[in-house]
Amino acid sequence: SNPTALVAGNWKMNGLTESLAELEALETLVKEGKSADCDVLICPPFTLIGAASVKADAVAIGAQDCHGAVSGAHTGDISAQMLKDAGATYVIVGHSERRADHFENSKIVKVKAEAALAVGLTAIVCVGETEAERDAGKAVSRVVGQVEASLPEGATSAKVVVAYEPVWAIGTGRTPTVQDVAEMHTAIREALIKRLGEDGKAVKILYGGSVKPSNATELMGAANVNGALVGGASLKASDFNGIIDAY
Ligand code: G2H
Repeated sequence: SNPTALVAGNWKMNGLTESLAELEALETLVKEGKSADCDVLICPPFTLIGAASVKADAVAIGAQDCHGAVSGAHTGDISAQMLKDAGATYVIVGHSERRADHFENSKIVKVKAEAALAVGLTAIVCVGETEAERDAGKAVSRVVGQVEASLPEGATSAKVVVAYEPVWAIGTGRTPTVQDVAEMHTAIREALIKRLGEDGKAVKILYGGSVKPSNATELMGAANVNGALVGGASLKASDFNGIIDAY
């Protein structure tokens, strides 16, 4: 049977205290929703995790990154333990914006995911090819390589989610075809089964990159797609709920 779907909102560097009103509106929509046959997660900026966790009960709260160390002299960084302490249950690691802006490679991402697992957070491990890699016919090998190198030791379907986000589809309004998404997700599934055996079948694989209400049903219907990681369209409760409605 398919894993329970997860629709996750990544607010990125957006959101002030007033944005908690959107979270409250989303809570109401999710509670009222008849079709919300999926788990719902919001990953606000660090500054809002504590307050969001207090407010949310129908929606899980996560973070967008963590450091690989437990604590120590890492000015400006946040540990997985701190996120858990603030009320987070998930953390995104290896988002392509982190990989690009902060030079995080799969080795670093793996250590971050292991730090998350060590304190009981579920790690959402992001992978995705660039446009040049896709044009060169290397998308699948690149992404499968990232999955293999980024997956933490001790990964299980309960502790790890994989998010496939083609870099060229992030915030651009462009998305791959449903066939391309299915092909990639099936390749990721095979890599997960190779690594985790039978349990690899139960790992959620999210699609991310310009997901919106108008394309969600089609994208979420592709083979081995178990939910969405949503950026721009997660900032407004009504838009995000339109994506949740795909389930
Ligand atoms: C991809 C996605 C969320 P957007 O980064 O992680 O963003 O939906 O804005 O393309």
